[in-house]
Amino acid sequence: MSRTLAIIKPDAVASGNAGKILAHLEDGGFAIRALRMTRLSAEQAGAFYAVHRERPFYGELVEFMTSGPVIPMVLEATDAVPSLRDAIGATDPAEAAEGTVRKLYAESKGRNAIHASDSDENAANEIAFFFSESDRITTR
Ligand code: 3AN
Repeated sequence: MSRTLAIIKPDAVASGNAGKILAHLEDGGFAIRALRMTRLSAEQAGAFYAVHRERPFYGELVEFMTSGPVIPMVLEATDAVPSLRDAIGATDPAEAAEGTVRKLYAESKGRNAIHASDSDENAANEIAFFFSESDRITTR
């Protein structure tokens, strides 16, 4: 078992799909080990997406991620990072496979419903960004 970080993004929270996405992930074999709702400041969103600072969509991305509440969570599964990337689908919902979260709930490449860590190293950093040690529930 390993862990990864997901964030239900402002578009999916605003459209009332957060519960459906959580159910979809749980049905897909992911266990929720930590979860909260928060609203990111521009500083926080900018720091979280710092690797994309040079990309043309960076400003738009930070603006979108601060436009409403988000729901970060720690998910546990076998091979959690690649398993969750498979479950969320391609960045562009038009290219996302059937049955993926983005195919079901994303509006566009920018407003794409969910974030998932893309490596074990980034997962550890992103989990630490949102949750302290005491927030992370262990069951064994
Ligand atoms: P992913 O979230 O699938 O790992 P990345 O890492 O390429 O995708 O991009 C990070 C985030 O930047 C995406 N989740 C998306 O919200 C946003 N993004 C990526 N490409 C675009 C784009 N062309 N226009 C607007 N936003 C984008």
